[in-house]
Amino acid sequence: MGDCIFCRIVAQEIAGRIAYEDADLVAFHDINPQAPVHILIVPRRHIESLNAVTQEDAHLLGRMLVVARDLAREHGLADDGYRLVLNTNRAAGQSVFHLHFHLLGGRFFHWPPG
Ligand code: DGP
Repeated sequence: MGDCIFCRIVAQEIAGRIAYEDADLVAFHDINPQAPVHILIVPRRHIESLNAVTQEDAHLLGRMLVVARDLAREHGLADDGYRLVLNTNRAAGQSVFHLHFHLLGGRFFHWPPG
């Protein structure tokens, strides 16, 4: 976790465009946005991926979803729709190994995803 880029954003060691923060969670705009709105919701605590969560993290995971829903509303995405993505490990495209949801909105998305 020492050189985790998201831990450094959470600790404000490097800049992030913060969209939301509380005692447990931080949300910030993606550096390489894939949609007009692209926000990452992360726990402050370093958790490598969904594979590493425990039963004790269930409340935290639920709160991540509620924060994503609130940010979607705040950014005017609720009515048209938005997508939440959680990539887990390499085949899914996870590139930063600190658990995060992508909140994407402001355009139409294809299904199935590429
Ligand atoms: P994933 O591939 O699911 O692990 O997503 C990682 C995302 O993190 C990717 O969309 C780009 C974003 N990202 C990587 N480094 C930084 C950074 O330093 N700042 C911000 N804001 N986003 C970053």
